[in-house]
Amino acid sequence: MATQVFDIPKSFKKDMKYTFCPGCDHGVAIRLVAEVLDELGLKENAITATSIGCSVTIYDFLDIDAIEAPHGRALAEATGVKRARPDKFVFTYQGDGDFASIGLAESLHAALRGENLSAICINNTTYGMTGGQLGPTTLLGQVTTTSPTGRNVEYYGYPIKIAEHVALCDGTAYSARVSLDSVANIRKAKQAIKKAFEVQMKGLGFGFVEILSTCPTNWKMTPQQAHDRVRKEMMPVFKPGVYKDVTVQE
Ligand SMILES: Cc1ncc(C[n+]2csc(CCOP(=O)(O)OP(=O)(O)O)c2C)c(N)n1
Ligand code: SF4
Repeated sequence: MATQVFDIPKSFKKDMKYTFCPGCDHGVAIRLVAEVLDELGLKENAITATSIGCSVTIYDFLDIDAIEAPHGRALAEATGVKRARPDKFVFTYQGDGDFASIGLAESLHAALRGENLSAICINNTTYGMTGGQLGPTTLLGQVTTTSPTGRNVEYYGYPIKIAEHVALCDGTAYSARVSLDSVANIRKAKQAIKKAFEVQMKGLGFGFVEILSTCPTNWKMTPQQAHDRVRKEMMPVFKPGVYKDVTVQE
C-alpha cells in the first residue's frame, strides 16, 4: 500500500510537537497560516503578535519571530511593532474571547485606524484554555460552565458576529469568515488567510479572517461530533463569506 507523504511547511519549527486536544481546529488553522507564509515568502520577515488563550501556543509551532501581550491586547502590541517596523509582516492570531471580549476595543480600533496588519480570530464559541466558560460568541442555548442552563438573551445578550463588525470599520480592507468543517472549506479558509496577508503586503489596511473552529474538550464531543456542530449549529448563525474586500470594490 502506498504511503501518503505530506510536505511539512518550511515555516514550521523542526522540533514542533502537537499540543492541542484531539480534534481541535487550532492545529489546522496554524498549518494553513504556515502554508500561506511559505507561499508568500514571508517566513523570514514575519512577526506574530499573540495574547492569551490556546491560540498563544502558535509560537511553539511557527519558526518565526513572536511577541506576547496580556489578554486581549495583541492588536495593540501589533500596532506598535508594525509602526516601529513597517518593513515587517505582522499578524495576530487570537481566540474569540481574546479578540471580541476583553480585547474588543483594541481589535475594533485597530480596524478603525486602518492599521496595516492582518488578524486571525479563532471562533470556537467558548473560552477554551480556561475550561469552557461563556464567551462573546457563545450561541443562544449553548450550555457552558458559566451558563449551565444555556445562553439566554435576557441574561447574557446576543453572540457577536465578529466578521460583520470588523467589515463595518472604515479602515478595514478585507474581512471574511471561514470554516474548517470540510476539505472544501479548509481550502477556502486558506484563500481567505492569503487574501488577508496580501492586503497588508499591498499596504491597503486591516485584513481580518474569522475562523469557525472546534473545541471538542469543552464541548464534551468527539472530533466528528464537534465538526458536525460547526456545520449544523455555528454556520447557520455565523455565515461564512467575504464581508468586505476593497480589492474588488475599487
Ligand atoms: C487579564 C486576564 N484576564 C483573564 C485571563 C484568563 N484567561 C486566560 S485564557 C482565557 C480565555 C481565552 O479564550 P479565547 O480567547 O476564546 O481563546 P481559546 O482558549 O478558546 O483559544 C482567559 C479568560 C488572563 N490570562 N488575563
Ligand atoms: S481546550 Fe479547546 S481550543 Fe484549547 S486546545 Fe483543547 S480543544 Fe483546542
